[in-house]
Amino acid sequence: MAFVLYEVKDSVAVITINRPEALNALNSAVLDELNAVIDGIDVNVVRAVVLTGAGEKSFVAGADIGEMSTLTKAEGEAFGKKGNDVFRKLETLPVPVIAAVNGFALGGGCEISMSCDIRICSDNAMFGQPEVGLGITPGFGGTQRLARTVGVGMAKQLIYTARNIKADEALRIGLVNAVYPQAELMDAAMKLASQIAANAPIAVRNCKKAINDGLQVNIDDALVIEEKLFGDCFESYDQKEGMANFLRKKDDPAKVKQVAFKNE
Ligand code: CO8
Repeated sequence: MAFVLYEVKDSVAVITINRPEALNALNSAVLDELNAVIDGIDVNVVRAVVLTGAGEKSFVAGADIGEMSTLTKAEGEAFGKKGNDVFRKLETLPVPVIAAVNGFALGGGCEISMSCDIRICSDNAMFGQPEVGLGITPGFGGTQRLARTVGVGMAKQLIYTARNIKADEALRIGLVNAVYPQAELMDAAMKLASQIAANAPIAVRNCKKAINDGLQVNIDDALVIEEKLFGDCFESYDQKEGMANFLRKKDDPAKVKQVAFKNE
């Protein structure tokens, strides 16, 4: 692939958007490749994904402004749908996705990071939704996910003013979970991914679905979603072995060890 790199190490996959000459801006070709890479993830092998951008300057500097500049209303809507479909696929992937934001995360870059489960960033990161300064709205989920991530008032302020924010402010408003020196970001992302990957995959997958699906409905329906996904874990090897491992310590504390979960 020309614009998206994909590698799997142990059970952690790394997706790198690789168009550094344009600060990893998302054109149609990048979106198509990203879509194909996400489709190709083997969730029986991969237990966590890290998404990042090539180079030291930018995660993703937005949708490609050159490509968008001549679109008609209908083409604009179609381009918005193209991005939304890919980002939604990432958001609903059955394994957690960590955005390792290594620089600019503007417009579509901020939006794709918000379709990931967890965002961490480097100290040179910059986030923002600059679209109204370009005469458009955030169109890859920003009007919806920013409000759900940092609250309605802060999302409206950031979107209406088109003001970019640095890493420390992103941390303060809860847009990212942690900030690292740039040289340490990928190690931190891989460590976090490995911690997730060591846990029971069916349980992690069901947690993601319960949180995501539950947030879209009222609390009574959300708790039913939780109950079903909780029940779904039982009778699995991972549930039986995970609990048996804990109970073995009653006989002999030395017997308790890290469970080798099997995803079954
Ligand atoms: N699109 C296309 N090319 C870009 C983009 C972009 N978003 N961002 C940077 N580039 C290109 C530049 O054109 C430049 O190319 P070249 O070397 O050929 O001139 C190269 O990347 C390097 O960029 P700069 O020289 O500008 O680098 P600077 O360090 O001076 O500035 C900035 C970095 C501040 C990030 C600056 O490049 C910038 O402001 N970029 C645009 C950021 C932006 O506004 N992003 C939001 C775009 S809109 C969007 O994402 C909407 C998403 C929803 C779409 C819905 C569709 C309907």
